[in-house]
Amino acid sequence: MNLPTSPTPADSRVLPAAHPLQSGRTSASPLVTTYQGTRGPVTPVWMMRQAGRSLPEYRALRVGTDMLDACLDPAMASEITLQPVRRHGVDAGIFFSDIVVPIKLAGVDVSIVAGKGPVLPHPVRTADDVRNLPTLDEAALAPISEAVALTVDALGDIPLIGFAGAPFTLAAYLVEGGPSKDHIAARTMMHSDPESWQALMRWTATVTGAFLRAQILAGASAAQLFDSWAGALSLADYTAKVAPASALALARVHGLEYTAPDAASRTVPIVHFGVGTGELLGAMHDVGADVMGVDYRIPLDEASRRLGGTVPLQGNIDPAFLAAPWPVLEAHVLDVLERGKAAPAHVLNLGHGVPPDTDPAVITRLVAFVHQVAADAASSLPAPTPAA
Ligand code: 1CP
Repeated sequence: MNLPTSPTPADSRVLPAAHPLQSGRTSASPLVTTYQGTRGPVTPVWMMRQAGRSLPEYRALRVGTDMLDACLDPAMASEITLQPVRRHGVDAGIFFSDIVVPIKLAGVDVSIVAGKGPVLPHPVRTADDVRNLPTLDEAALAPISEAVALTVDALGDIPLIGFAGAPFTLAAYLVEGGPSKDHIAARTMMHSDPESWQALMRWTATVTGAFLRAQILAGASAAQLFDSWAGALSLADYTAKVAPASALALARVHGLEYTAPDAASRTVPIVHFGVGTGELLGAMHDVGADVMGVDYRIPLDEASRRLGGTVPLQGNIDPAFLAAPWPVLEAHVLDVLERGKAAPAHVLNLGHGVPPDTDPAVITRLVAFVHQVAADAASSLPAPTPAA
């Protein structure tokens, strides 16, 4: 596959002066400095899928509102994003939306069915289906920019993470027509009709790159690309048939500059995450990521080794432990923190999303525990030698 990876020429490379990274509101936050590779006194923590299903205040707010309508209502999306930050004291908000939102805004018929996930009544299966995909008018992203701006105002010095689905994971839904186990139809198209596959990858990269860029320009301080289902691919297929499209999507947000508090010029940190992608870590890093999210299937010290020991990591508590007795969870968290020391810097997270039936009190306790471990470690350091 031969896709350009350079940004659109019209794209500005410098963040606006009022952006929280540029104005200094979030550039010294534990999350951002850790993503930039500096290990601070605190291990920052947030949870994938922290917003939403596990929170009673989310379920109450959503009564009578369709999932995608909630995503496109700026006040509601903003409020849902803030709920876990208030309740749990996490170090970041993750924007409440869904990976299929830009597809919907492009005009594709997609809905989110409760308890199931994204469903498309007209799957994209043929060359004509791919050719007929509508063009995204970036003006349609206005509700997203508005929701992000509202959220960032309310968050103050706590950073907001923007996110998008990677081209392969989006294609898995477009071609299958809904959630699937092995993404067979998508992988069949990849091999049987490479031209349509490439066109589909280009289309998904374009819509999802625009979605991510809109969130960053409206005030998000980091970007996370979810290639949740890339673990279904061999390294060879990922590298040849998927990675160039992920690089194309990330090119829209890559190299967006701000001036850090130490006067250095830095760029908006980009995190890349997939499930079961232990074999793909290096290739996924190479598409333009600064930080790698690791699922729970390989320990962080091994992930760091595979990445040459130079890449900040995010992860990787096994969500199954959230329902285990506290001492079992606590021991697992300490193990994850210890193994995370193999990387240059570490943001604590789960190895996948918060399960819907998780007791929210466990998440709150876990966040406090991680912060406390850091505080205890700092207070047990030897006192500085007084100046002679
Ligand atoms: O009715 C509901 O409450 C729907 C449940 C739900 C929620 C709360 C869905 C349907 N999406 C979301 C929000 C969402 N989706 C967020 C923001 C909330 C947060 O993280 O705190 C994010 C980041 C996503 C991203 C997303 N959607 C991914 C990538 C992350 C991952 O979990 O791997 C994927 C694969 C989706 C598709 C999707 N949307 C919804 C579901 C249940 C699914 C997965 C379906 C499947 O198993 O294939």
